[in-house]
Amino acid sequence: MGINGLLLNLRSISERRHLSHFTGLRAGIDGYAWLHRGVHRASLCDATGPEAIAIISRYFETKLRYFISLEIKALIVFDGDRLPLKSATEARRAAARRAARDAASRAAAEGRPAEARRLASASIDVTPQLAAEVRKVLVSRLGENVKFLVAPYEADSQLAFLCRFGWVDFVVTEDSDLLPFGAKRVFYKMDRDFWGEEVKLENLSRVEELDFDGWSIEEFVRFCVLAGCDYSDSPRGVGVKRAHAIASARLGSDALLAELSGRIEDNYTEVFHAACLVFKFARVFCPKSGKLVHLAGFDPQAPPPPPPEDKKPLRTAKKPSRGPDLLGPET
Ligand code: D5M
Ligand code: MN
Repeated sequence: MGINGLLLNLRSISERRHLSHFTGLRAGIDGYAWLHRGVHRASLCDATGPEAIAIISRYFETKLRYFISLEIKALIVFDGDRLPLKSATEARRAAARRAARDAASRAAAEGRPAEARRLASASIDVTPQLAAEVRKVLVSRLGENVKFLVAPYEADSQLAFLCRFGWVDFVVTEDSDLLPFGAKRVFYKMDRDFWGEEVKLENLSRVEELDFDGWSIEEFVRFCVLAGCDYSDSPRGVGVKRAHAIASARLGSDALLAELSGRIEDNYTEVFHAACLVFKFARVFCPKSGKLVHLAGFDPQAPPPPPPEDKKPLRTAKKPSRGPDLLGPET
């Protein structure tokens, strides 16, 4: 779920905010973050039946009605196809869910029902089917007040794209990946009373815990990848501080990897480059052209998108058709 230890080291630029601080703005919301939270909050043991769908939809609706009351336009973005580079992370998550399910059975058999419930809800796989059901309910309950988009691949890169190029003003998520993807303004850890932490990418140079003054986004991405992310583990013995020290040398990728020789596995060079590439060039859906574009290839000088009222509704990108590659297939 993002970059190891990143948010902990950005406390000095995390500003405590109430959602009302964002009144009148446009929010891009990480749909899976709320799906996971909805499942855990309700301690659901199953997320497939009509009752579970009703509970999770209500969880979304309560929040969204408050967004609407503040005149915040909400666009919920769900994940689409899986990225090949994330398969190890997905496999780890699936193993953790299986372990939670086994532990839940043991806790139930040993007479610890509360623990069994908690573990059972941790074992739930949040699926695209659940996202689609929740979306259906929300459309019927909230109509045009809330918009939806299924990203071609990860919601993270899609949300960062929308935020970088002006379709949304801020992103609501729990995922620190949004920052190396370049999202300008992120609202983290929003609680049930709508308080959370705002992090602005432009404040990176003012971080006190680690010195990012004068860093380019590429250097920041290298640091994030070295610290360990969903696409690649950090090299052995490299934590956030060490990753920062290495990236601080401000070397290019090759020299930086040469510095690490002896400490890294044979395939780390390849994995490191691949992870940096995804952060820079992820495939995202452009609402203006209706096509897949690369995050970095998009032209920010192009005329700004029309105001939200005039915009065609955002829609799901066409299904990719060609074989897989690093960034996922192109349409
Ligand atoms: O995670 C996508 C979103 O879903 C992100 O906001 C975190 C959240 N998420 C993912 N897995 C979990 C679990 N197991 N518990 C709680 N929340 C979760 P991404 O890392 O982009 O795949
Ligand atoms: Mn992520």
